[in-house]
Amino acid sequence: TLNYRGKRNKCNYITVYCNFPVSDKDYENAIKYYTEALEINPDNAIYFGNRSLAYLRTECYGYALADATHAVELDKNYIKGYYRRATSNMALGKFKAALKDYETVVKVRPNDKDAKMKYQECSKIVKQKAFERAIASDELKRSVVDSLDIESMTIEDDYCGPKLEDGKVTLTFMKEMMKWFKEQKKLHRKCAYQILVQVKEVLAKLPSLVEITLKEADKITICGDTHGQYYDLLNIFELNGLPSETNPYLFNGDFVDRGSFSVEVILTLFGFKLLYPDCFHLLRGNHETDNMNQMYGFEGEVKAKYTPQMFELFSEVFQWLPLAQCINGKVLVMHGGLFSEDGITLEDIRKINRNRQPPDSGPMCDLLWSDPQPQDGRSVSKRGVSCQFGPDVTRKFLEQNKLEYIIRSHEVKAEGYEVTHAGKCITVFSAPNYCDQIGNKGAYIHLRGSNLIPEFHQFTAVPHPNVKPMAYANTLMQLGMM
Ligand SMILES: [Mn+2]
Repeated sequence: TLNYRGKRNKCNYITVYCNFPVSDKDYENAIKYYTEALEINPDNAIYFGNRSLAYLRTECYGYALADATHAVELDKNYIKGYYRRATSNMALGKFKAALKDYETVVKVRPNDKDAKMKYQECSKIVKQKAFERAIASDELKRSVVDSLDIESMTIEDDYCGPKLEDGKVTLTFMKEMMKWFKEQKKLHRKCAYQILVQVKEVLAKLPSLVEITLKEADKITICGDTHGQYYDLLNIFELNGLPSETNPYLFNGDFVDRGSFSVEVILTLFGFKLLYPDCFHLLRGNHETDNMNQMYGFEGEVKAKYTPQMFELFSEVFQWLPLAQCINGKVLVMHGGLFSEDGITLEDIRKINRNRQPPDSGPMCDLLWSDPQPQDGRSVSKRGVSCQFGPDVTRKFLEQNKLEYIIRSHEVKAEGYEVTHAGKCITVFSAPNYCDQIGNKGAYIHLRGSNLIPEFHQFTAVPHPNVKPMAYANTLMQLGMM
């Protein structure tokens, strides 16, 4: 039986609770109770190790790293501590640091097969990264587009799925493709390449800061993270109508990874971008990057459904996704949030040279990675990348740039959206029941040209075929492997 009273029992209760978390709330509670337990017993490596796991599960990799480090400092023989520090570093793309910890574990436990497997897996990634760097410095990387001969790709006679019409995406094609995907069928690789090559050209012409004007009677729908949840994306179109010239959309990044229908989500979104280039908008998220795709499933999914070469082309296309969008000069939308330093202007965003993997710091990194916090000022990010910014930071930024408020995504919210910073910072998230386990609602926002007042619409998850989230992720990141 569980007794919540008494200090020792409280900790026992936490241990039980932590083994069977089913929702985001459980992890939050686990973090809360371990924090209390650590106040009473600050030298307990296991509490730090367990809180680190709860942080890992809630994507707070910066905090997870700090706790795991603390745990191994307290107890050099605490193996789980090394594992968790390694997982945190993997999640942060710090593969060399992760390898060091796996190395330690293998040394201590030479007969542990699981440890050996993890060490080898991580070692493979480190070598691969070193190889990529060596090539990159040798010569400017050539585009995959130059090595493709799409014209000569043949579509086999037994393929009865959708095809572009005279090489163009049409509404009929889009409807057929969405239905085809819904039945879990694969778009012909020729068609996928046609979409990718064309959308790269369209995106490359856009500025890093896209500016649009809504007329009095116009309305736009803004969606947050979709993360490979294709069936929930179809549900958004069901509830809110298909994209069109009179039904414009803005999808605010993190289209891929985690959900195992990322290929279907991204090809659908790219298809609509081609069909309505001026009325269908896409912004880059922190998951439209190589490091994230390698760990969280998209790279594995593209390789499983198509080829490594196609993943390379996806990577090239992602680098051209714009970083922010300004609506009527009043509302600024970006995936992560505001900046680690004061004084950044819209002009600074316009000038960002975005055709690259995001750097570890600076405005481009912040736009993709930062999060708001309730207290004034800035603090170290719970994620270990970029920063957290307070209401005063938001207020100053808006004043300086003559804006009214910002809309960002990037964080799961129980209600699908959250209004903070006295209404100046809005979060929208559109992946309901995130990863099949958080139990959150999804939401999208309507903005009308007449008043720019956000209207929130919530929705719940719909069933999807039995392919679990993270099915294509790196084995080191899969749940239960941490
Ligand atoms: Mn994100």
